[in-house]
Amino acid sequence: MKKVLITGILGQDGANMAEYLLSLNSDAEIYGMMRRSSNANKGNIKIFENHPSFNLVYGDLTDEVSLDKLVKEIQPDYFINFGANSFVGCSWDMPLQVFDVNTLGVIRSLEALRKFKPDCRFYSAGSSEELGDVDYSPQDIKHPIKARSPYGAAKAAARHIVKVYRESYDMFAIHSILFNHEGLRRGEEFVTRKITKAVARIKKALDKKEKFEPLELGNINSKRDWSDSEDFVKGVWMMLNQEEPKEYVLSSNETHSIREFVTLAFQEAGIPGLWSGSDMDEKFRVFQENVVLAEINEKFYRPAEVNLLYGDSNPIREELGWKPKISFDQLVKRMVENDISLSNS
Ligand code: NDP
Ligand code: GDR
Repeated sequence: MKKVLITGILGQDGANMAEYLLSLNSDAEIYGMMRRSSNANKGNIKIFENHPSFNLVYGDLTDEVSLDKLVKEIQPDYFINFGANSFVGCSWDMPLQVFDVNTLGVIRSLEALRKFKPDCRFYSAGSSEELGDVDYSPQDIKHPIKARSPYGAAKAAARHIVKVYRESYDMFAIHSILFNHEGLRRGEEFVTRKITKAVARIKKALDKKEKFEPLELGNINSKRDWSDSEDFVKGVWMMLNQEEPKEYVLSSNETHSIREFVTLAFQEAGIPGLWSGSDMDEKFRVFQENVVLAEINEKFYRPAEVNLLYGDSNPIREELGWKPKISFDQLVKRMVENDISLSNS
């Protein structure tokens, strides 16, 4: 029986990974690590929390005692580290906490494995945010690290330390570059979910002919390479099960602006609109009507922005046969439909 320890289980990727592994009907035993909080949101794991092969365990990436104890007791065959402070926007407000969780947390995990289960396969989620003000497009695994946020810098440091442990202790340890990935379990502060939640709220108000507040956004010109997390967890599992610990990029190989996401999301909800105006005065209005659906608020701008992310995941497609199933349009559609149905329930 294979044992899989997943950190960040209450988050998007941790829950998607656990659900995927449980769906394989293998004899794997899944251990999902959550940190203690006074009011934990278990919404993402609701549908499999009571599965006989799923175990919820306490631990914290800032607490090496908890990681040592889990690794020593569980003796995992795979350790998948999806736990992190994952919100780039707040990383300027708490850079030390971000490094503690996202970098030192990786070292603590690697140390626990080195001491108590050195043959365990380790995966830690790296980020396209490490690439920052990019030199070229599309970006591949060889792209230089040029982080523009404390979050990106913390992930970049984690990337180096994973390499050091892999090479120094002959561990199967990888930290691959993941471009943005979203979906039905996405946190509400990330721009895609913020948009689709607002679309659902505004649609409901328009249908009932009620007043509503427009969606407020920061920089709508930045471009991201968006995929669905459900496709990515399969790619991560493939990477963990290859012969050698090789690192790959996961991406859709497309790039779209926030502005495009907004336009498509409202269109999916049957509310076609148009952007007009410029800079801070730019607004998204209902087509041929003066009804403002979205506008700019300076407070959502970041101290430094990553303007363009556009990945090249051809190597993992060619070498491991990974292929995303959900396109950009399908991703927007399923997120909008999900939020509309949640707002009506
Ligand atoms: P989420 O924010 O949805 O999930 C992160 C999880 O980490 C949460 O469940 C959170 O717990 C947990 N966590 C936070 N701090 C700690 C801690 N100190 N100890 C243990 N757990 C902690 O992120 P995603 O699922 O979207 O991302 C998964 C990983 O992939 C992260 O490392 C992220 O940085 C990385 N990544 C994500 C990308 C994306 O587009 N989604 C792209 C590139 C990389 P709680 O629920 O209690 O808050
Ligand atoms: P990102 O995702 O920073 O790429 O990090 P996010 O959705 O937060 O931002 C994407 C882009 O949208 C712009 N933006 C806004 N962002 C938010 N959150 N809220 C707004 O109102 C808003 N308006 C405009 C941002 O400036 C940015 O350009 C995600 C996370 O999942 C990381 O953990 C992961 O490592 C990277 O993706 C790859």
